[in-house]
Amino acid sequence: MDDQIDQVAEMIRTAESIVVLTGAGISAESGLRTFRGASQADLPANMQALWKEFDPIKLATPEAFDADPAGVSKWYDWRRLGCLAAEPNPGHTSLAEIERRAAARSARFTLLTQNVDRLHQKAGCRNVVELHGSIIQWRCTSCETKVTPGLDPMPAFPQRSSCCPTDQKAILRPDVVWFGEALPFEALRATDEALATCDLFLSIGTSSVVHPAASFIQVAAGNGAHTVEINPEATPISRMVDVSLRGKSGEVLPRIVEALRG
Ligand code: BJW
Repeated sequence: MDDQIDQVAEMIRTAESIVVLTGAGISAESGLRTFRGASQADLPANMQALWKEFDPIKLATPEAFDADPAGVSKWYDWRRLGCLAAEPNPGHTSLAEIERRAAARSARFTLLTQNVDRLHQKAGCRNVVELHGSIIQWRCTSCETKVTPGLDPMPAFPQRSSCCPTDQKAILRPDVVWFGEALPFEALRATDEALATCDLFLSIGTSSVVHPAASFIQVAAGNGAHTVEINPEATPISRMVDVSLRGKSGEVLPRIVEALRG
């Protein structure tokens, strides 16, 4: 793996426009559960991938929220509190350092994340595009006003929107993207722009099965970008990337940063 680490460090050192796509795996070492992935013998049942314990159809679709706004809100508030309590791990902080180093030599760096936990921003990353929204922020189902609930559990499920007191149907929903919903327009615009110029694409901690994010690598590769994957498991893109680093991002990324420093 040492040679591959050096190879990726050299790609980062010479790239003019770096795009990083992250998924739930990069936050696993911060104690946040992934959605999918192999069972991990060293973890208890309540720390295994979320979709092993919960049904995404009953939680992560607009239809599920319409059918059970109380249950879905409660589940998302439980996860919101977990994200608020989590801290960035060495994978997050390494990406923030890679961004700083790119900025210092006027190279472009765009971090596209499918994560809703805001840990990249907490680690100091600046140019972050939230493809699937944020669980830290909620929005009114009537007027779309965004609110940031506090550190305590929300007082009611569902929570009525204070911005629309006369609208009986106005409630808060997490500002995330559920299956069947379009990704935020501005996030897609920023993604298109970054992919068009990118000469290095790193896919980190994502199972690469959820679209449209799963197809970004093909766009980047089609434009001639070098491609790298960091993941302890094989994914549908593992065989197409230029370099596949099979390991945890919290261990592999600090080694890449070490190589950049040296
Ligand atoms: C580690 C690690 C360590 C572990 N270090 N790694 C084309 C083909 C087929 C289907 C579709 C298609 N286009 C669209 C669809 C439908 C659908 C889709 O993709 N379905 C597939 C599942 C089949 N897509 C959508 O519906 C999207 N919307 C859309 O396309 O809209 C079109 C539209 C246009 C106009 C009008 C209307 C509609 C929306 C997708 C939204 C996804 N939402 C979720 C929930 C967000 C809220 C929440 O948090 O609850 O997003 S689902 C969930 O999956 C979440 C994640 O962001 C997303 C991706 O998961 P991710 O990040 O890859 O995590 P995991 O768990 O899957 O993988 C973790 C990885 O980490 C594993 O590989 C591990 O090995 C690894 N790992 N430890 C590094 N330490």
